[in-house]
Amino acid sequence: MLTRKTWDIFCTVVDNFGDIGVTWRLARQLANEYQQNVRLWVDDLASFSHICPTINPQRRQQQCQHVDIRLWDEPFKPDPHPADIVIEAFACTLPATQMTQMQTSATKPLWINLEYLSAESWIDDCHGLPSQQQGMVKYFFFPGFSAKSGGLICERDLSLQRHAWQQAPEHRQRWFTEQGLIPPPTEALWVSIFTYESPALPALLEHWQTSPQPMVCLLPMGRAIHSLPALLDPTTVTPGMIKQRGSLTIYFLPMTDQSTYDRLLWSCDVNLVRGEDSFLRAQWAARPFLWHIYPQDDAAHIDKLDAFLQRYSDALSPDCQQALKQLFHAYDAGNGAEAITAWNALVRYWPEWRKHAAEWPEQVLAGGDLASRLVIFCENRLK
Ligand code: TRH
Repeated sequence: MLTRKTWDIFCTVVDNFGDIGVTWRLARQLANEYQQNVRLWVDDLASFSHICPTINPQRRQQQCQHVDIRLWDEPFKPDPHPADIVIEAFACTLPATQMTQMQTSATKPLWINLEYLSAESWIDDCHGLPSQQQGMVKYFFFPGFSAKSGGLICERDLSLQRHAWQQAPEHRQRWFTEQGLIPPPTEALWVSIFTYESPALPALLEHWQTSPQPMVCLLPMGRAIHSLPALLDPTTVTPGMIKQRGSLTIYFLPMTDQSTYDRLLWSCDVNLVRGEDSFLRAQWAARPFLWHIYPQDDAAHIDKLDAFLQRYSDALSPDCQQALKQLFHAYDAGNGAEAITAWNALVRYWPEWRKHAAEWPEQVLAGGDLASRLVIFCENRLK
């Protein structure tokens, strides 16, 4: 077990909430499950406060859930006490003054770049590799789905909590009353939607209006709402609004903190998610989900999407597998007609899809979660 070390985790908020979402989770886990001393340096506290409302964006330094949160701005003044371990998240460039402190410190910190999550197999060969940079060694830590990768972020007691939540159906109703919202009818199929803009979304919503089963769509405030101009003016949407069309009722929700969002995912029958962190949380909800992958200019995201689909759908029957791949690709490409065809096909495989989703988290976490692998990685190099 790693003795108590000090950690500096650096995060720049590129856009959206994924970068801070992942680093905040990791920082909390290291502090609370491994009793590590963690400082989290963030360059945008206002974005941070969207997913952690107890953060005060005006305060340069504050404690939150046993993590020391610091504003990272320029000119940057490193903490006078250099940390044992320095993590730069997603290749954010460390401040020059921080680099100088690391280079001149008597005991050089363990310097790690935490990469973006990928299911591609090439990461297995790169995970953990050292590289000489500016007179120091930097290690590359690759989160991933395989035993050889850096693993996936998942808190120790998450599956127990999720199980307890899903065992008691009254929880999903209570989630709404606790937010001051009207709970949707429980007999409907609940779908949460937190994706980027996609023309496939209005197509699916229109299709669900004629569904034989009542459908409930739960949309936290965010980019997906901009896909629905034909349905409503996005600028007029407020949390708590409800729209009904045929069999479909849409509930617009506030953004909440991460653990409240987790509980929304646990409450739904299907979750439409995106990026990196909500993508993983939907998997930990152990329910069917659709992933809207973060688009990259050179379409590099398509290889990432295929790599994930290959791993995820491997154990499914060929027809179910094909429909699942078609749905993810159609949503990504914004192809409404294809998304509807794939959805209709998948509905026929509902029990298989649901069973697979329930079994997947255990399978993929069998080799240990990311924090446990990271702690062992550091322990081995700090000996
Ligand atoms: O916000 P994202 O689109 O983030 C993306 C990706 O991480 C991508 O890889 C990265 O390059 C890009 O950002 C810059 O999607 P993601 O990763 O799902 O992050 C959303 C975070 O918001 C996640 O931590 C969950 C959190 N969240 C809440 O805390 N409360 C909420 O109500 C909702 C809807 C989300």
